[in-house]
Amino acid sequence: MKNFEIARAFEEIADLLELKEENIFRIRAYRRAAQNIESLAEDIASVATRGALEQIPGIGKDLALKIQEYLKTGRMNDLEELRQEVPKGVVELMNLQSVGPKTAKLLYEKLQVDSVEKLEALARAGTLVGLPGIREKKQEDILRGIELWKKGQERMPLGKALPLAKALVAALKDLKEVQEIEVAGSLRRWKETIGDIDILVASSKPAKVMGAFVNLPGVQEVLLQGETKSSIRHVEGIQVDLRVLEPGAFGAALQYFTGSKQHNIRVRDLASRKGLKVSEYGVFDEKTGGRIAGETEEEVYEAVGLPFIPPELREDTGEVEVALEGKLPRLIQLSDIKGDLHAHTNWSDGHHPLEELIEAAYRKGYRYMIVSDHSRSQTVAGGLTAERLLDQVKKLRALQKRYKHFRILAGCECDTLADGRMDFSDEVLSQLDIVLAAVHSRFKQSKEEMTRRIIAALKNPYVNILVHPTGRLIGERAPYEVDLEAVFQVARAEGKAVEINSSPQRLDLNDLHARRAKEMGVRISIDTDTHFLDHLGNIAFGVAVARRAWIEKGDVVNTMPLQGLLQWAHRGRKKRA
Ligand code: DGT
Ligand code: CA
Ligand code: CA
Repeated sequence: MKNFEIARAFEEIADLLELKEENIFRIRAYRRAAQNIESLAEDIASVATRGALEQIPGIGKDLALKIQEYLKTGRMNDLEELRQEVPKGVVELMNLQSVGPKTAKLLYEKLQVDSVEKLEALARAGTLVGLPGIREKKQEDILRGIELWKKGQERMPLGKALPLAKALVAALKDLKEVQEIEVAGSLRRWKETIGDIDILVASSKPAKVMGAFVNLPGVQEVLLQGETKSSIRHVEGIQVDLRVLEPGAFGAALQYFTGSKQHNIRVRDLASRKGLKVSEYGVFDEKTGGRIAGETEEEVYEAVGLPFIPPELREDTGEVEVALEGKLPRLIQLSDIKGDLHAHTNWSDGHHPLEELIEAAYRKGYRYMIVSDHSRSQTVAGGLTAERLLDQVKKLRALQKRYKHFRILAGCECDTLADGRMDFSDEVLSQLDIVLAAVHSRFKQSKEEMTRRIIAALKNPYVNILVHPTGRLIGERAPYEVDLEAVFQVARAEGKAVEINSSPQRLDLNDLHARRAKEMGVRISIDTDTHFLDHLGNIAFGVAVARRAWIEKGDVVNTMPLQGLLQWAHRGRKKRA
């Protein structure tokens, strides 16, 4: 599949245009196209053959031609020309937090900085200070950005690794030699970043499977090709390990290679107390050497005296103890989600008309769907004025007439201003069904200021959900400083929810924070922050974070039926009105 390559080419064009300070809408169009191509389930070549490229959201005539050019020739002329103009390393600089196109250009022109390494050396030596617009503080920010970037390079975000792993599995699973195939490792546990991808296959003809694996498209280098294990380096920048096992031991192997290592150590301890030995080949009686389990994971856990422990919990953070007491949480499931409470339309920075968003949510089987565009202060994201917002509410109410047993919720992702006031008056907010509070500016406030600001928002009687509570972007932007304990306390006291934002770039709250929120009795909302219709599917990432956080259905507001949800949302309003 050329999907990834083409998406990457469009991303690169967008980066290069950004360096040249070209039209922002053109740049966004490329990024949008890249995202949509990346999340496409179908091979883009077959979309092209069907003549349906322009049906991909964000792909017009011009981009469709570029895709065809790439499919035919393996290159894009426009991209090649842009590459001539700017060195590759300069583009890379823009991936750093606090280095935008202006700074990257400046650094290149004044100091010939064309790599992150060079920039790091200069920043460490203090040489950046004195360039136009660069003071001590900015230099420190750049160094911090470099640290964050380095960490991001080592591990791949889940949102990128998962579709890649799925594509690899899809390419192997139809081989007649493959009896079973599963993804294991950190990916099966849904960790937010992935060190390498682990794939397991059950087969009695390992050599054939290995041969197919090392010859998959996208293999950059074969690191190891053996009888039972092979490893490759993928062009996307991650190692992939494939292990082939005999079918009778597949469950034991799946248990072993799902990890985590710490969890496995605990399982082995329990086993040895029973005179058993656990390995990737099965559970064995230490005395007789006879195998007593191995075909399924359930069987392995049962043999050592445990109920099945879901992969998301296998981190040795208490799950083994709780399992022994028979008190494992009944984790929330994807099918428990009854609607999405955070989504954008093209009224602000979303891509689709609101009618299409609503129809897509309805078809997904949801019982309700919010429209929550940005508020007026978010000018870069096309934030709505109060007037436009109320106009939108009217349109939603009219659109509602087309749907039965499905509710369109009027909402807003309302900015929390620097001093803690909301971007809209209570009077405007009172027209909405659900109000989200967000921080989108002044990220660098002190911890005290930021905490006060967010608490003030939570105390507004019309605010229901604090969205992306820490503002982090994985590998790109560190969370802002905020006292989450204090925030959670107020959220609990006020009966407000905090969000697990399912966007793979955010996953905010993360698993640890979400677990803490749950422990403190704070309600959770799991939402997608959809900007493109495809993003509705990201809800799986949010549910996975929730599961890693030990969260159950009853903790999550958008598992409630509509009436319950609205009662919860409007309780605070009546009390104070
Ligand atoms: P990653 O790749 O860093 O995101 O994390 P994992 O958990 O996927 O780790 P990885 O790929 O090194 O190994 C996959 C699983 O295999 C790991 O979760 C547990 C198991 N495993 C690997 N090496 C050992 C080991 O030396 N002892 C035990 N008990 N298990 C191991
Ligand atoms: Ca791994
Ligand atoms: Ca591995």
